[in-house]
Amino acid sequence: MKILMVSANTEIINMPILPVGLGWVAASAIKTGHTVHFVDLMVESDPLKHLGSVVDAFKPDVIGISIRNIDDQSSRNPRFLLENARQMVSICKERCKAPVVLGGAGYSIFPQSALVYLGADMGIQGEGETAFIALLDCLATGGEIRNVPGLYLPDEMCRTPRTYTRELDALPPPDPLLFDLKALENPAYFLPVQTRRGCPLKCSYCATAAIEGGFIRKLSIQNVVSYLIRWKENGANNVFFVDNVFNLPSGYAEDLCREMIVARCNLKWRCILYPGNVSKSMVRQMAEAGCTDVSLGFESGDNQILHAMNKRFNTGDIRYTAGILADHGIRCMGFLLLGGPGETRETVLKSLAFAESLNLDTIRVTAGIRIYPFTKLARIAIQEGVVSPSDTLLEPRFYMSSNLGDWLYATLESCKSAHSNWII
Ligand code: B12
Repeated sequence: MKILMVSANTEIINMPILPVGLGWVAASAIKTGHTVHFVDLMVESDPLKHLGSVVDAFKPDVIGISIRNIDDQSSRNPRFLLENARQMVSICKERCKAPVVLGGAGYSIFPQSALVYLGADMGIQGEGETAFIALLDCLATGGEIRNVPGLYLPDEMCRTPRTYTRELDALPPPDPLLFDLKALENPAYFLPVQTRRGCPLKCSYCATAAIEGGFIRKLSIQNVVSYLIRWKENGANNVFFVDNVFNLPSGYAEDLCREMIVARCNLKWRCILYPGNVSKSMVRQMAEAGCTDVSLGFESGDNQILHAMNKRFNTGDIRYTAGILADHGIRCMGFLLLGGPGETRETVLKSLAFAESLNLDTIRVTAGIRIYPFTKLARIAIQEGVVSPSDTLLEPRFYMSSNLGDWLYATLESCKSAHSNWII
């Protein structure tokens, strides 16, 4: 079949993104004999017009659209980001009869409500490699699509539970030539590389389980290194390890760094580090393997708030981790997430003072926590009447501890003027 695969993301908030996740799904479709036309709307000057002309020219049998972002997670001036995607779906539907199938990280958090909002025909929650191919099979042979794992239809709940690929090495990796490689010449771009899927940590506000599941699956280190070398040969010099937690399991992270050193990958890279259980030997290997920057999501400087967020580290661990990163010349951006359950003026001030005392390269502060379905935070928000149980939460809703809002925003304004390296 002729499959049009579209990455709908055109946002450059933070950095532009190469849609490698969609590339993994495309690689599986190509391997099973389908003809794929791959479109990254990020690199198009007029995305909607481009999409229309591709649909007209390619005449697809099925259209897969990747939905990465729902909103920008900003409680003060939230931007809802699905309007463009809704127009993309409608362009596809006006111009051809091909079923429009949604997938992607943002979509997976809201598989029913995003499907209805965007007006597509169906969607697949979670990783697409196996389920999308099963769906194409059904569509080609007239099989029952409701048996496809993780498939959602607009008017009924998912009938067959989603599945998780255990053997990630069995999946074909995307060919770099699928992408517009000129994009990588822009220093703002980082090649997203995912080495593991799933996160068991259960932070109170986090939606990762809906996207990737709660248990870790790993690519073999040998495959990751060959993949990195392949991309390096195609112009990727800057890598972003997009694993939710780079240092989980820590043995895997150390082995990966060691192999990158042995294979002389010679890449500059960054990752997201969990402040618990970070050792000097791991940070030494990271620096030697080319790590230049780390995002350290410690979120609070108060141990009780950390506990309420289900964090498995304390302020001592954060300080220790920040120290060894600095000792090894790795730049560190720390993250604070303020205003959650139990937050008071005292805990906010404590967190701000703590963040300042770490002397990090950058601090990014978020005030108000985006509420995602099926999280501990959502349960608390419902109990406290912050959101109604029937709210799909697709349109962004935020938790802000009572009586904190205006004072918190004002406090952060003054913090911002006092610290040029704080992003607020
Ligand atoms: C790493 C990361 C970042 C990095 C990205 C670095 C880079 N160069 O790529 C940084 C820190 C820069 C970042 C920024 C932002 N991010 Co971010 N990010 C992530 C994270 C942790 C991983 C994303 C990733 O690369 N996954 C790996 C790839 C390989 O997987 P994938 O793309 O999801 O694809 C798989 C499936 O989704 C599926 N699939 C994908 N497409 C399709 C299509 C079809 C048809 C099918 C069937 C399946 C399918 O199959 C793929 C293969 O398994 C996710 C959380 C998560 N666990 O997903 C958040 C996440 C995507 N980010 C999010 C947000 C909000 C943002 C920002 C808007 C935050 C901000 N205000 O700055 C920006 C937006 C950036 C942009 N320009 O678009 C949200 C999106 C939800 C929402 N509320 O909108 C997420 C889900 C985090 C969360 N809150 O839970 N992010």
